[in-house]
Amino acid sequence: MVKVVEEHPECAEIRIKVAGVGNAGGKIISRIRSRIQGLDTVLFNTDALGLRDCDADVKVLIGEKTCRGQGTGLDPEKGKIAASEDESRIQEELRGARMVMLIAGLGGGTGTGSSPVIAKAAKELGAIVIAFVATPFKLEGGERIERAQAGLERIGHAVDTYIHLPNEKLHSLPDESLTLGQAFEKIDDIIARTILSISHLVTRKQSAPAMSLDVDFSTIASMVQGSGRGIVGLGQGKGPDRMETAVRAAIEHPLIERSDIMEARSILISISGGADIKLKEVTAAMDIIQTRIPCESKSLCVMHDKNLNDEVQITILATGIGKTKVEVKGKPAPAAGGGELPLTRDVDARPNYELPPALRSRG
Ligand SMILES: Nc1nc2c(ncn2[C@@H]2O[C@H](COP(=O)(O)OP(=O)(O)OP(=O)(O)O)[C@@H](O)[C@H]2O)c(=O)[nH]1
Ligand SMILES: [Mg+2]
Repeated sequence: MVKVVEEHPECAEIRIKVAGVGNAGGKIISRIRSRIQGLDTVLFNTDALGLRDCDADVKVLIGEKTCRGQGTGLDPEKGKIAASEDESRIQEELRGARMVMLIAGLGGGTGTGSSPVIAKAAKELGAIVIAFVATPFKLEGGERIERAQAGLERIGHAVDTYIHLPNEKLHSLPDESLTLGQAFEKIDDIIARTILSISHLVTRKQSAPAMSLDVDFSTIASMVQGSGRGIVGLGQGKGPDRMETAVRAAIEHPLIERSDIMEARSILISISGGADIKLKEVTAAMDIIQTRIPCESKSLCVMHDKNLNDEVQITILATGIGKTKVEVKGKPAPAAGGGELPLTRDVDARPNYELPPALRSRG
């Protein structure tokens, strides 16, 4: 007889920690903290004043010997040394997390230099690491942009999946009256909603999804492990065509390139709305996605959110952009029940098992 017991390892809490690095990482976490309640937040910075002005569960001043609490002076090498100096402290704060979400702005010294070291420290602990990295506006100058570009490459090698959020793209938002703060909120929104979609699914902290078609920690793990570049599209809709509006807005999100999403190897579609979401609407949304994003592996999750009246929100996380075969680097996170996840997987060979027949790819 199969006994489902509360204390089965599968029911044990899967912890996600959200780590902000440098000033931008700290500011973003401070702003989204109320939205990601229940997840542990930790900040790492070389700048004591920057830490003082931000909110998180834990704040860690790194590299005191190298930076004396005054920042790196735009030197990524110092950021790297600072994080290496305090690697054991960093690991102490990240221990126990099955997934670490890193947030940083690139182009300065701390976010750029410390993030790859922090990512490596998290991976050594067996965590899956997803990074959200913002890069500078053109107006911030060529040197910053070059530093950010070099940092992006290093982070790309150190994490499982990275989501690049170019600040410069905020210029392409249709609303020209946006203040800088409001523009930054658009990026905060992408980060918060992606973290929430993943955490709802894997930690089940808030509630079980209304419809999650076999999407669990292993599904998310295989989507993001060693997947390189990822992108996120957000959309929302109200009224009779709300789902269609939301899904089109997510795919055509101004902060992403359409050609990029076409290259995705896996996508996670997360739909939130009131209890009135209809199966027909979900099917219509999946049909649009099916024709617009021709990737093999699609996972869907529908969440009920009592705060959404008549409105639906869609978050699409696309991973493995431009990848054919995914190589999983570093130590894999232990799978629930003690098993290990495979070290390599052929994405193309994966079955479309997450979807019920009605929603599977046609043709
Ligand atoms: N999206 C977003 N980007 C930001 C924000 N604040 C700063 N940035 C970007 O992040 C880049 C890095 O800046 P900081 O985070 O201040 O730099 P740091 O990592 O603290 O590095 P140092 O101070 O040089 O040690 C900047 O060039 C900005 O483009 C923010 O609130 N949101
Ligand atoms: Mg700083």
